[in-house]
Amino acid sequence: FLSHPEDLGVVAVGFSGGQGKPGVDAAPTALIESGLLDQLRDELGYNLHGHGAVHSYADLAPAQDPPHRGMKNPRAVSAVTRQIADQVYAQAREGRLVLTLGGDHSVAIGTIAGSARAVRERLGGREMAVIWVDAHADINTPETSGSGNIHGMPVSFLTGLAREEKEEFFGWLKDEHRISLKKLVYIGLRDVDAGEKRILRENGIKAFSMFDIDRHGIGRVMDMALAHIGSDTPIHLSFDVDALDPMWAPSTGTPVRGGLTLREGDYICEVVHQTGSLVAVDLVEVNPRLAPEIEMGAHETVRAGCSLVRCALGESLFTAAMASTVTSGS
Ligand code: 4U7
Ligand code: MN
Ligand code: MN
Ligand code: MN
Repeated sequence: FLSHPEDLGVVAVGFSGGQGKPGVDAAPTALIESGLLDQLRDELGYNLHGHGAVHSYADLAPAQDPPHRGMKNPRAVSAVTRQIADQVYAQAREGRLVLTLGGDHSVAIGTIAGSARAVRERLGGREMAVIWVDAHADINTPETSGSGNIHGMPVSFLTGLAREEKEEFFGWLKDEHRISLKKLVYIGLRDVDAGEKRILRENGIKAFSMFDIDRHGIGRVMDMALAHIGSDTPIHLSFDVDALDPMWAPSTGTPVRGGLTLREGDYICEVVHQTGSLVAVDLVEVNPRLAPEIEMGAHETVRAGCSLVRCALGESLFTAAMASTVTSGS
């Protein structure tokens, strides 16, 4: 689906307004300083575009951004995600793969809106699929949310389960930005709110929880996830680092024990890359300021994030080629 698969649009968004813990805005710089973009360019051979600056966004003063329908920082999150949607769209429109480094998961309102719109425009109205890898479902509506944090709501706005008329509260989201509930697949769920469970059930949304991964193994789960999407469908991968067990990714805002191993996370990314259908990748919720009590916690989390991104962008092709050589040679 990409006219320039070797060209990578990079959108680095240091934004934390979708939740309450400072530090997640420092993730893009931490990932880049640890060498991620150099690796993508020098080792994986991508031409990088648009990566000159890490965009950082200040929250509005609380007095200027009071809650709306219980949502915290609604004007700031709406305005920032609208800009991200434009940036991702501008890269995707060129036929490039787009990598977004968050930021909290509210940024996915922008990334998915931008890539869904570009896919429709470039591919004759086609809809893309979304693989959402996360401990959480992030599908609260403003009304079901207990926290009011918008990083727990992006999927409800992107699927149209939550709607708003007013521009300043996500009213800028139109049909061209939205995705179908049928083309959404979750992997790694283990902390889903009661209201979210009802939404998942009533809408028949495809979800592979940690229970399913334990039962079937990650290999079969990925086969089933891709079978649900169907081959020949563009895929946007939105990876929340808290899908990984805190053993691998302690520095994140809402860690939940009992998660994916780093190897399972890498495998998900490798398999999605191998489809050849990947159009965009998000890596979100790395917070280098958290878990300082764990020795090297932030360093390990950043390292895990870099590994996931490299796998999604094809690092393991060489390994795969070797494996098939070994198999056919034996
Ligand atoms: B993340 C939560 F209540 N569901 O809505 C909420 F448990 O992007 C957590 O996945 C949301 O990290 C987590 O606040 C959002 C909570
Ligand atoms: Mn090119
Ligand atoms: Mn999460
Ligand atoms: Mn999330």
